[in-house]
Amino acid sequence: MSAATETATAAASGASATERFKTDKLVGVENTPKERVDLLAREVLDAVYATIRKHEVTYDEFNALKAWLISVGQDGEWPLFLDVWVEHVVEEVANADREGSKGTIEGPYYVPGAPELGAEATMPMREDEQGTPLLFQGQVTNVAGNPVPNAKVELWHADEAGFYSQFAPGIPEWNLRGTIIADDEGRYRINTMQPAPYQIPTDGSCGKLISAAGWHAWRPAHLHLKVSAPEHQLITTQLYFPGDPHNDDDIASAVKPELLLDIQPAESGNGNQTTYDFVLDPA
Ligand code: MBD
Ligand code: FE
Repeated sequence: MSAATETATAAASGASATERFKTDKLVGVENTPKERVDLLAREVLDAVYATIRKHEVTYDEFNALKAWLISVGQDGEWPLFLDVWVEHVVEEVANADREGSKGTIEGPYYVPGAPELGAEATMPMREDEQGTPLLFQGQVTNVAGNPVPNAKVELWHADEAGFYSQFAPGIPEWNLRGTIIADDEGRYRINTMQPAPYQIPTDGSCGKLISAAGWHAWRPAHLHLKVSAPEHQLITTQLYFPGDPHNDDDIASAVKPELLLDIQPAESGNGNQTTYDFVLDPA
């Protein structure tokens, strides 16, 4: 099968996400204080015991759980599972004290080191990239309202078919991934292609849980961003499109009202445009 006709599979995208995690974020449990491991493991297990007693969980259900947990690992879908169903609360706790722009979850598909682009730029994309052109512009300031010169705006998102480069076959390596360096007033103007609503892979273990529970697999269309500058706290966030049917029932629970874009027809006549400003907290 050629790369272009190869189909995306949960196991392949899971394997890529697992490798990515091991490369960028691996923190050994041996580096977590014993008191915290003891406390957290005990309380999570207590919650499991309480659930088993309350609902009189059977051996068949226990074995179905075991089989499913084994398959999550085999499919490489632990990053996907944890980012979809757990990360939103970790993010809420981590960023509770911020005054600046709202963050939300990173998800499993960030790759550091995307090509550097100027303050006015077009995202890396295929010549025949499908979708609605989107001009995304704005300014980075600090909490006092002053511009943050040369802030770094990392943007990554899915294509119109809902696939991310490096996690689905047949897409150029850095497609729809860029590192924009804002100008000396913190401003940026980026041309990209609007992403589509996104369904998490349904043919793997996470998909199995979703169908077994009668849930749906959708995330609303979204842009992922990391905005950073020296002496400021990095913000990881996502932005959403008004009217998306899944803004109210995102499977990853990552939508916040502050993260909805104001989408307008582009002044150029070609597609849409939107302005979104970021406010960074001091480090
Ligand atoms: C995504 O694109 C995503 O953003 C999250 C959080 C989980 C799965 C896929
Ligand atoms: Fe995403």
